[in-house]
Amino acid sequence: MKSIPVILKPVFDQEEVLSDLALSRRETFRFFEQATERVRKIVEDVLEKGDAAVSHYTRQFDGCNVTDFLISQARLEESWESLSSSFKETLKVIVDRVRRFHRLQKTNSWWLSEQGSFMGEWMRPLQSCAVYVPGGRFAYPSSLIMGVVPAQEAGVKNIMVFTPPDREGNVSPEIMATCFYLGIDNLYRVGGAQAIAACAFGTESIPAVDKIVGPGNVYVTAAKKLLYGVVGIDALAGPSEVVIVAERGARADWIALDLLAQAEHDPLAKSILLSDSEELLVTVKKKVEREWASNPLERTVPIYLYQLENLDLAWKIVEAIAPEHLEVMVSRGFEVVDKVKSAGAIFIGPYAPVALGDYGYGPNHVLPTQGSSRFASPLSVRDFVVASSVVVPASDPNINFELFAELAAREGLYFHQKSLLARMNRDLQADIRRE
Ligand code: HSO
Ligand code: ZN
Repeated sequence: MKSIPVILKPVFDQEEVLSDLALSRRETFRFFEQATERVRKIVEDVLEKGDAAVSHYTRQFDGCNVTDFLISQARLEESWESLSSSFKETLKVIVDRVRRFHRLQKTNSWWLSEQGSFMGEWMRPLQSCAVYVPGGRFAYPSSLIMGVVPAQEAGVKNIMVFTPPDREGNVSPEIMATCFYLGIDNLYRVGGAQAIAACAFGTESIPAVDKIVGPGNVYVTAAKKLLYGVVGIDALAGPSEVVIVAERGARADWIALDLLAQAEHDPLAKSILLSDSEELLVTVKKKVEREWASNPLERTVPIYLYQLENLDLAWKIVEAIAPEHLEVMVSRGFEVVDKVKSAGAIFIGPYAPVALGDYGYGPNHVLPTQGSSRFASPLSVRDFVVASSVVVPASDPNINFELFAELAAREGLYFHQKSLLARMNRDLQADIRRE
């Protein structure tokens, strides 16, 4: 019988958990560093040889010969038409829900006025972006929706989608159909580091974009890290993780499934349960083992069940992990907002499995992983907007240019002072001579 490693043990502090899970800044650095060395050559080749290099690496990594990367609009439409009407309806409902959530994220330009002068921030959508959609074992139409909808809501005009082809050079029909429904007409069958390099630099047939978003495998992520600065990127996605905090009486069967759902994502995924109830932990362990034995998956990822003295320690551990997903199955779960400062997405109550967020209940499922929720947020409309600061002093202003010139003087920058004082019809040279 298949078995899954389920580690059930008492822990007394957060450090113990971090070292168990090998979750440290050091680990994160090493994870990206090794992959970065390997993708450097791919990125350089694409920069130098353009389409030819993209074809070469597509042959090497995806195992197919592709020279025309753009998928025709007719193919996208055909895929949409071949979907059942009930699945079409499902996609429509999900896209609407995600759209409604993201529409509220819009940030407006603002202006501050002061004696006839004004200044502020002028917000505009990016001109173009690429949404990367992972392929391989799982092609995720849900991730396509999560990348495209916020870009559309921000008002980005040129949205391109990149996804790896299979061995026959095909892209999943669901991805093509969803592109059609979303009104995307630039779907490129290119994946991996070569896709990231291609849309960072541009090739003969792939346009360069302003920003690349969306999760990918470690090579995609390493390429994004390497190319950040040449092109904008959203974040560096690592393996998916969930932390569940549950108290006695929580639904062990549902918790077991939520832990397993995370584990099926990735060989490096992390599923962690924190509880002060031994009874709950033991039941969850049994349920996880039973579910695992009867499922079609082969891969095993350890599931960690930690027994704690009290839930105060749970919140400390959550804070130390800064998880991508946090499920809270305790009474007065909403109080978590005071207790936890970093978590990508928080799911409160028994009816909030992570999978509900994954599949379009509303929020984005592209989330900060590997502790990066300390400084990063879920993918949102804000990722597709840039601000320009604007100042418009009135022509006859009450501006005390001398004040600003004084700081320029301290910095020893002659023409900065002169540029400011000239606005008051004063000449710096004359001032210096007078002194
Ligand atoms: N849980 C993943 C997203 C996903 N799950 C896509 C299923 N499909 C990262 O948040
Ligand atoms: Zn998921």
